[in-house]
Amino acid sequence: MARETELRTRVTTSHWGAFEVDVAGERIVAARPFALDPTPSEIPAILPAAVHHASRIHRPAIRRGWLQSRARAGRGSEDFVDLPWDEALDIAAAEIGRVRAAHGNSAIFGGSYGWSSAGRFHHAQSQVHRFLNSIGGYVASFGSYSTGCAQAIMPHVIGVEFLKFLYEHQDGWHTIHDHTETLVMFGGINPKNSQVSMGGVTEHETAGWIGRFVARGMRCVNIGPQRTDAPDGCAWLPVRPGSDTALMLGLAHVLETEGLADRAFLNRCTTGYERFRPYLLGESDDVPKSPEWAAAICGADAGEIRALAHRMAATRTLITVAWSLQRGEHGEQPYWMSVVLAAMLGQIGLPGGGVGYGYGAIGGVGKSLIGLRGMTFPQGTNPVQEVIPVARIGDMLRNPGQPYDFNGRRLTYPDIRLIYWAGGNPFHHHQDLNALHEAWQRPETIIVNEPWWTATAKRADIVFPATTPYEREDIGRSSLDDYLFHMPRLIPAVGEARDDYAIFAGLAGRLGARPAYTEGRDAQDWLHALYAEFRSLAAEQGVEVPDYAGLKARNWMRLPIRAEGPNRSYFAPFRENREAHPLGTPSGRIEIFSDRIDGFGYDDCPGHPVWLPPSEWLGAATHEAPLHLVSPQPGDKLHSQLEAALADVPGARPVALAIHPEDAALRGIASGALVRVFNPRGACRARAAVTADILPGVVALPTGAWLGDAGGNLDPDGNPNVLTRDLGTSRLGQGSSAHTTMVDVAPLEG
Ligand SMILES: Nc1nc2c(c(=O)[nH]1)N[C@H]1C(S)=C(S)[C@@H](COP(=O)(O)OP(=O)(O)OC[C@H]3O[C@@H](n4cnc5c(=O)[nH]c(N)nc54)[C@H](O)[C@@H]3O)O[C@H]1N2
Ligand SMILES: Nc1nc2c(c(=O)[nH]1)N[C@H]1C(S)=C(S)[C@@H](COP(=O)(O)OP(=O)(O)OC[C@H]3O[C@@H](n4cnc5c(=O)[nH]c(N)nc54)[C@H](O)[C@@H]3O)O[C@H]1N2
Ligand SMILES: [Mo]
Repeated sequence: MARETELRTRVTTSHWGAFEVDVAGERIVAARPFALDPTPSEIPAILPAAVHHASRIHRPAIRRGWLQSRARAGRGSEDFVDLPWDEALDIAAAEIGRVRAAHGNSAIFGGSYGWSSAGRFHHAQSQVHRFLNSIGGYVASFGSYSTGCAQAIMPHVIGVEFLKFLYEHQDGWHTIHDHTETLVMFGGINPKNSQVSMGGVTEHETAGWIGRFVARGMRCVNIGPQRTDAPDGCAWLPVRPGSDTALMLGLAHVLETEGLADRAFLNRCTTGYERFRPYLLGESDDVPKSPEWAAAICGADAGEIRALAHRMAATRTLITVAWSLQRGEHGEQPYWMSVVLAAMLGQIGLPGGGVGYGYGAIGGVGKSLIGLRGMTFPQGTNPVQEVIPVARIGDMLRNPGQPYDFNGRRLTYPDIRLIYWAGGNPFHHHQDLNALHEAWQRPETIIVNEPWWTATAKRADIVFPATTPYEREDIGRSSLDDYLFHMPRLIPAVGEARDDYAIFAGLAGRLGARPAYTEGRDAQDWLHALYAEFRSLAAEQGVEVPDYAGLKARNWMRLPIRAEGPNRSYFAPFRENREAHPLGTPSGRIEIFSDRIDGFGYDDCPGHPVWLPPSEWLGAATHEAPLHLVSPQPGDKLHSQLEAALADVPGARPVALAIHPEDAALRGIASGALVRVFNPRGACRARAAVTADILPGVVALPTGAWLGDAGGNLDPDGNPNVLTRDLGTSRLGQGSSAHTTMVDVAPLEG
């Protein structure tokens, strides 16, 4: 008995970083910050309540109507029948086999986007992809909701894969600290978002660095709709959402017309400026992109725009762009235009100058580390060719067999009969959830692995209960971090939950693919094999780590992989010798005009950056939808994770909606009042947080609330995706355009 209640304390890690966990018997009883983290995340505090929450899925479950007659009707409203594991796995395997035989593997959608949990082996997305590959493949997805649009446009402009540029070649914090004089942050740099990183950063540094920049006298300017997108000490230039390209053009116009553009750099390192210039000056369309023109669009003062341009030209300036700017209609344009603006300043390739992306989006961007390889669970190869841009899932389900454009190619949406989702919550993350709910009724079968009864699990036909990381052993390591973790199994599986690996091994066995999926290994074998590979690759780079047993005994260790001194940027060798180090673009230079993009013939993404008004923005406000809604990431959690327990905290739901005092007064809304946020696509509840830190005309409602059962009539907890638009950024990027949304707000009676 004494053993059962004995308190054990271990460290584990997560996407929000490392933390200490107390375990008593079979329960997690407390979670505390990791001692070496200077600014730890508060997210873990809710963990004990979440892991043991009543919303955990305890047994395999099959929706009643589907079980009885394969009925599609009832997804999201009908109850489930609990079944023993063997029976549920038999049924699921038979159904996967039926679809595969009748329609082929290209009728199975396994894009299965989502962050799931940290841990190198028990990574749900890798597991589901490997499983589906082992049985003949699946329709996959390209890119992420985070950066899908940037991933499409940026290789055309700077000739390198976007994420490679971002994680390996941007200036690090040290370089910025030592050299940058003006930091121009489109969309801010917010330590709130830097809490989180894929696999977790252990020492959260972003807030500390911005503090040092400010203390050193660096001018840091946050450009965007919310003052709170950057820490105190940064200046705020409020601009309307979706208008950044116009502002960048206004800045560029000053540089061009006042002789401040770096001609030598433009001539030597870029192509196409002479084709862009007539547009900038208005020679091609009679609209000079002057500061006055930009001011009318973005809402900033023309004098301020001019002054900023002067300062940018006179000082070492780094332009940073948040990922949010490309999560909006025509999101390609501010990304492309930020490169053009930086090229005109001529500082690309100089330390602390040029342009960079997502410094505040996730933790670890800006850390300079020696890269270590290894510990990736192999996913196998996918014989199915069809890949959709990740955020086009609704269109895919609505338009089987229909053509669509993506990045220069004309593609056809596959006809999906079966969806398998593991480790994501599309009824949190996708736009226009009422429309997705409709589209979701089309496939014959939907299978979901989930620890909790999320809105997605409730809309499945077959649900398998998955363990959380605290119920299984794993290894924690992020390429943006300098720590290594053995993640211990802290508690037994909750209910009858199984690891995704065990679930897929069970299905693979029934489908004759067990050897391909498991290679004869159990989870322990895989952990040892992945770690052994990592250990030997690390040794090759001179980094010694203990063997598996040694790491397990230590629980965690710091890796000696911090790069000393300033890092060298992707552009530095190119700047020094363009001929010897050309970029990977067709011209070998930065492409201000892209013949390739021009050749696609897209009116929503022509051959050079342009200002294209979004279909919803403050410049086209209507009586029905006068306010611009931005839906940023939540500060108190990761997306929709741990939401069930957070929602139990008295007063925590519905989610707070930031609204300006003028907009609140106009509607008779007091701070703390319940409101209805609505537009023709849907409506949700929220709690008003009246603040002058947001631009008048803009409201902000973070993502992450679980979609209520009633769907979009009036979503109770405040999921903004009942309001957002499901439209690709353009035919080029086809990314999510979540931030392009107009709404109205009204007090909620009763
Ligand atoms: N309006 C609006 N919408 C947005 C955004 C926005 O800015 N505005 N941002 C978008 C972005 S950038 C992103 S990344 C997405 C995020 O969207 P998602 O990644 O889908 O969100 P999560 O809540 O992290 O979903 C992960 C799910 O995996 C489950 N899970 C955790 N561990 C495991 C496991 O081991 N096994 C299994 N099977 N499941 C597990 C969790 O319970 C959770 O339900 O949202 C997007 N949606
Ligand atoms: N705590 C926490 N941190 C997270 C996450 C989380 O769920 N929780 N999710 C992580 C993930 S998956 C991602 S992809 C990143 C996302 O990182 P980002 O994309 O950078 O973050 P967002 O929160 O979507 O937006 C940041 C801010 O951009 C502003 N903004 C919106 N539209 C515009 C615009 O058109 N112009 C300008 N100038 N500003 C605009 C909004 O005011 C918003 O607060 O965050 C990561 N960090
Ligand atoms: Mo993301």
